[in-house]
Amino acid sequence: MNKLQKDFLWGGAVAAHQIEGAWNLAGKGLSIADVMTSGGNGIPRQVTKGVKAPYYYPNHEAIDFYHRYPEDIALFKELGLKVFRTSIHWSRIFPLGDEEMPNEQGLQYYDDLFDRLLDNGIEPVITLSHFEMPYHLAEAYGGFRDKRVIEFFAHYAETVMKRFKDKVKYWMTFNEINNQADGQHDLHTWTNSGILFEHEATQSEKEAVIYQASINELIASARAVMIGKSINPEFQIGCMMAYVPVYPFSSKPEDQMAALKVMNRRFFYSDIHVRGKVPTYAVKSWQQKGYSIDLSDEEKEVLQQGTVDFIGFSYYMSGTVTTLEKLEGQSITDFDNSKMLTNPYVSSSDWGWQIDPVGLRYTLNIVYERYGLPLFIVENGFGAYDDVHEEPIQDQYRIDYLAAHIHQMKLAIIEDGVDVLGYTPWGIIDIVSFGSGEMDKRYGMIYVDKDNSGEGSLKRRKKASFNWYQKVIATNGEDI
Ligand code: P53
Repeated sequence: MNKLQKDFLWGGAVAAHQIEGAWNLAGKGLSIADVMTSGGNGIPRQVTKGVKAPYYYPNHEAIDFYHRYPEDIALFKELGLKVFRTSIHWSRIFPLGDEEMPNEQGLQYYDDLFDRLLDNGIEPVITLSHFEMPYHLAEAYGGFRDKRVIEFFAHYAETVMKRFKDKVKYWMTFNEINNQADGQHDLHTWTNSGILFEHEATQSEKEAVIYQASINELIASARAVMIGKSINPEFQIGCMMAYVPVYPFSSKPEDQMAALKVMNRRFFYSDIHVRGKVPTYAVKSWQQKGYSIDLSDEEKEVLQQGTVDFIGFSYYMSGTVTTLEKLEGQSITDFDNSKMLTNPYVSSSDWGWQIDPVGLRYTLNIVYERYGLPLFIVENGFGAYDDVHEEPIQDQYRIDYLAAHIHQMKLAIIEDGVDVLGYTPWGIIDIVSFGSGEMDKRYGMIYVDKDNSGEGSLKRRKKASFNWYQKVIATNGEDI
């Protein structure tokens, strides 16, 4: 075989809060995404206590996909997408998060959306929670600090999996569940487990909280897998990881150990999702640091029972770690308790993300070797400033980025034998950036006329990458 399999899942990916808008319509409750202000390139977003008058909240309208999806799905069909990855906005279904009864209007919206996709030959791939926890659960319970939130999530998962059991086959539980491992969160940034660090003063206090919340979230994920399988045994339920391979800066053995450590911090999550138990390196480190993590025997059993069918992951960039304190001509920054520096062998985007297509092939190999499960690249993309003056918009840099990554993915599949289900580039249509809240950090192959301050007609326009990706899909990845 020197070609991709015929049923390779070419698609596009987004998340509900970054596209839908309609933040307070049809019974939807506030979510943690609705209280995030806009930041900028290098300027962090802020989290406010509820929605406050002078602030601009870019997710409130986003790109108004809520009302415009028929037009957008027509474009996705023209592109030839086989799958479309989005999320269900949890607070559309349970406005507060702890109710017994779901909001029927929210369920109806996703019924209509999924029908429209399926009628156009596009299969929905659904994330249950993509940084969209109901705000009330974060505010009143402290998110996944509180074990009661496990049950609220399980009830939500059961509700939507029952409702959409004949419309959705591919599910993922928590988006980038491991992106909270880095301990870089501050007062102004939610973790994906719905936590703000308002009381923890030290790094180790934060770390202990993050590990407990992560364990609770992993239990919630395992519960969702078990519930899903009992609703429809045909479901394919995956985890969703952010994989950022971290290389040792030199061949110094200590650099290699530093890379192993920083990688394990992130692998911790998929190790549990896939193997159903807490890895020894984590148990040991908790003991040494004196963290007491609450995990009962019954919960351990749930982790064992609720292991995933596949691994969905995002891939944008790689990182490099060193044990050196200083290096001529390099700024060394602290990240993940490690010393990170700029890899001299790769280039960077305008937001400083290091572009490394070979790192994708490397990641596919090490993850497949570690777990032996099918992999699904559910995010990969290039955030860039677009120049809108030509028709179609010329975004060759985005084509170059995506083509180089698809090429490396093909090598991993064809030469290395890695099992990859599909590829859904991130932000198939321009969306609100998660990290910065900007519109101008654009990922789309479809342009949306809206700027960082919220001005614009919301009109859609094709970019050159649209025509390019259409051809990639039509040739099943032969012509990139
Ligand atoms: P934005 C950091 C590193 C890698 C992926 O990110 C990340 C982040 C968070 O900023 O998040 C994922 O919009 C996430 C998406 C997000 C996308 O990457 O900051 O799953 O929601 O939009 C791109 O450029």
